[in-house]
Amino acid sequence: MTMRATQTAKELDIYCAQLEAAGLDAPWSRPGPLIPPKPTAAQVHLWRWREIEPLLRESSDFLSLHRGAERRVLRLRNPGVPERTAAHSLVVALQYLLPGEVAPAHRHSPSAIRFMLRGEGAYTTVDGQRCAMQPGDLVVTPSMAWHDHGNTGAQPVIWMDILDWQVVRFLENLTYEAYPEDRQAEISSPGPDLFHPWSEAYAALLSLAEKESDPFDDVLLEYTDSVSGGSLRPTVGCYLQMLRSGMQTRAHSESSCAVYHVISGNGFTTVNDDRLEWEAGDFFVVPPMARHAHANTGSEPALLFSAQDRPLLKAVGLYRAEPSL
Ligand code: GTQ
Ligand code: FE2
Repeated sequence: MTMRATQTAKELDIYCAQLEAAGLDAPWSRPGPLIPPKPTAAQVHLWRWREIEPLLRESSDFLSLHRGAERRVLRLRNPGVPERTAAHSLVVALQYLLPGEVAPAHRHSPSAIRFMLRGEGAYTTVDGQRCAMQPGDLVVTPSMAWHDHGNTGAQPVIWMDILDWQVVRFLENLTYEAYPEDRQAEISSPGPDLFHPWSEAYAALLSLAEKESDPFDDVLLEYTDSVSGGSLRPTVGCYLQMLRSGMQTRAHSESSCAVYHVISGNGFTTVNDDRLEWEAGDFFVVPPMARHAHANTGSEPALLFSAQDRPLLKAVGLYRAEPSL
């Protein structure tokens, strides 16, 4: 704080009271830097499928979708994030539906992306377009699109939800509406624009693997929007990645944040000073600017799916990646 000798502390107090009454603030009247540093809330964290799965299956003992409940989900909760989400920018949940169940139609301003994990017979309807989801399939639900989900199979189904909800909330644009009538969203033909089948994504990954390898990610493929050719959402991008057997990538840090899901394989990811040993079904978070490198310790290629806020950071001119020395 810099004060001229003629001004006493009492005069400053009076001045600050006048500022407050006028709806103004003098940051120099308090100690500390002009732009105080903010520690990253999201922490490095690993969620194990062998812990998640039994708890998810047990959740149907507590919540019935026939009694007005909307979604049977368990959210990944990052210990550092007060909003109980996987990261400050990314909401990730596991959704569980029993045979014959329907999760009723609604719409909201946050966008969602579903990545199918387990079971046969799941569908999601997006603005009247019904998409059947097999494991590995991805479906985009854009902002304000009506959507419901169902399970026409004989076994429970599990998928991963990714939402940009925290970003929307920060921008004071959160809206939500239940479907006006007590019925499911109307069904028309499947929506190819929003549907990304596993067969196509995996084939594209294999063909990329023949052409190039990235020192930090081995083989990394971004899902692209079928219409714009850009990221799936302006706020969230999704990636499919292959680490070949014995691969140990170089470490780097990125200003974006990532939530990974292990589709198959065994390995570990070092994130700053943590070593996350992962296997199929596990999830982990790499916070912004955390130094990270991946290793495949198995004999088969490891496949990782990730959701990242990279497109948003790029859009606002904040994306950067730095190799670690
Ligand atoms: O399935 O529509 O995990 O609206 C959170 C909010 C899933 C959904 C979530 C949602 C949904
Ligand atoms: Fe929803």
